[in-house]
Amino acid sequence: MANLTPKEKQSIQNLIGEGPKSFIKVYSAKEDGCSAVEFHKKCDNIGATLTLIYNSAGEVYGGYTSVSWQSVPTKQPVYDNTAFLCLLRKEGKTDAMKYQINLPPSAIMLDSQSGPTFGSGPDLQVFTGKISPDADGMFTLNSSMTSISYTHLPSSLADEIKPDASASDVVVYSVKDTCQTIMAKPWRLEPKFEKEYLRDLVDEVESYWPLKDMGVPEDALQNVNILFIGPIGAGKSSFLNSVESVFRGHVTMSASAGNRTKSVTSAYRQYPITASDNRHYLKFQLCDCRGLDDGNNITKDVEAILEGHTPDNYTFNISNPLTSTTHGFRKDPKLKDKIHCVVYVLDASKYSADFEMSFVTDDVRDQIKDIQDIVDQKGIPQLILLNKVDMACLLTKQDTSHVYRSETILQKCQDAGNCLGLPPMTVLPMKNYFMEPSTTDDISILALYNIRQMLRAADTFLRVNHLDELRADRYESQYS
Ligand SMILES: Nc1nc2c(ncn2[C@@H]2O[C@H](COP(=O)(O)OP(=O)(O)OP(=O)(O)O)[C@@H](O)[C@H]2O)c(=O)[nH]1
Ligand SMILES: [Mg+2]
Repeated sequence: MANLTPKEKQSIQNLIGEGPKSFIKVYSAKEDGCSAVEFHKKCDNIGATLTLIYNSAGEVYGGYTSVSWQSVPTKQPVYDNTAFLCLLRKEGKTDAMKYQINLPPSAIMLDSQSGPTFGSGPDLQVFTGKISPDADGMFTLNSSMTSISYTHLPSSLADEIKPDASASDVVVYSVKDTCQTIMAKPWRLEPKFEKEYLRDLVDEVESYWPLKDMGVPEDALQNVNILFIGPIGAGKSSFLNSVESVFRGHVTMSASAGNRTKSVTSAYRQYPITASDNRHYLKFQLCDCRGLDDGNNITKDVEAILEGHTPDNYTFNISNPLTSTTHGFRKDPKLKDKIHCVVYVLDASKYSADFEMSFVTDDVRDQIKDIQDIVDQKGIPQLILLNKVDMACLLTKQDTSHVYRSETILQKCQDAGNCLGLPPMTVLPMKNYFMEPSTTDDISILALYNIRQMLRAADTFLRVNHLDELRADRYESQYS
């Protein structure tokens, strides 16, 4: 069927990169006629396009170029360093294959006599002249595929395609960036993205202690604990590293981060953070958790973490959650061992209303719902950290300080709130350090702006539930 699934559209969008795209069908050989003339009529001078061939072997393949097609009487190569060939669908393959451009000066070939033509081989010339459909409506294309301009080691696109398969359709999609504009006014009170503001934030966070402004003494509670929960790869550990990096002045990797199919974080870790002068610990701990994934329910373990029973470094065991007999189980947890704020971490690039993609799978969402029920019962405040805003919005990727002025990010925050049934104001957009060799003011400001919200939420919880016991007159040291 000549239709892309939402997942395939998402794959293509990821292959192209640079933020969300729309794909509008502008030409179909089946509907418009399989001829160079019809192709050029519909596809010339419209900017970036994706050409896909759907064949009788069930394969879907083609090419992307950011340059407009044109009808020129003699063949003319055109430069495009963003072009690529791709194999989207093939029996036995689940991931889209990308064949990068090797020789950008001959990325596409303009020729009024030919349909879409990529590379000087030509690496993929879909058809020339006019092809009539057979009795079944299939096209026997006179394609040429000789790999020169696009990657062909260890194998080329031509190697993957069944050569004698006829085509049910050749479709060209116009590819556009989905409307991204910078709003004149921010959609939420934004931090000042300036050095002085970063200094103020660092001071504020470094001099924080729980319920400081409610007359609670500095040593009443050693620290508040913020727990990060979310699907695998959402960037939980990366956020911890980003916050730590601000105080170290260079990008650190205290918490292991990366991209795997199973959770990179396998143990429960409580990360204390040392102040920038290295002289004292800050009064909060960031608690990192195993990523949630289908079929691996850790709700019982999360409950134990919330209640403060779980020791630092506890390794999750899916079939055998923590119990009172587990080594290290804290039988009599104090307030400093419990969780005071829960932050669900989501990946902004995972969601797309157009592509029917959600932030989380149904199973992970059910797991989060169960966790939310427990968190609700305990009255612990809940926030959402919406990571990877750079992958969701090109403008924010170019300049992190645009985050609170991007309509796309505003929409994503609303969608993230809806996804977990929390108000949009609880959603904190974030871009982590992941490629940057050194810290930058914008990312550091965003990290601390978000931490401040988490500390405020933790303070609200303590004020409502523990103010009396923490106040000086009724104070019993929480230090163990
Ligand atoms: N573009 C981009 N990538 C990010 C961002 N944050 C994290 N990443 C990348 O996302 C991947 C996963 O990040 P992790 O921090 O390991 O995610 P996690 O939630 O801890 O994953 P598990 O421990 O496996 O559950 C890594 O390759 C990071 O570099 C971000 O803000 N932007
Ligand atoms: Mg992790």
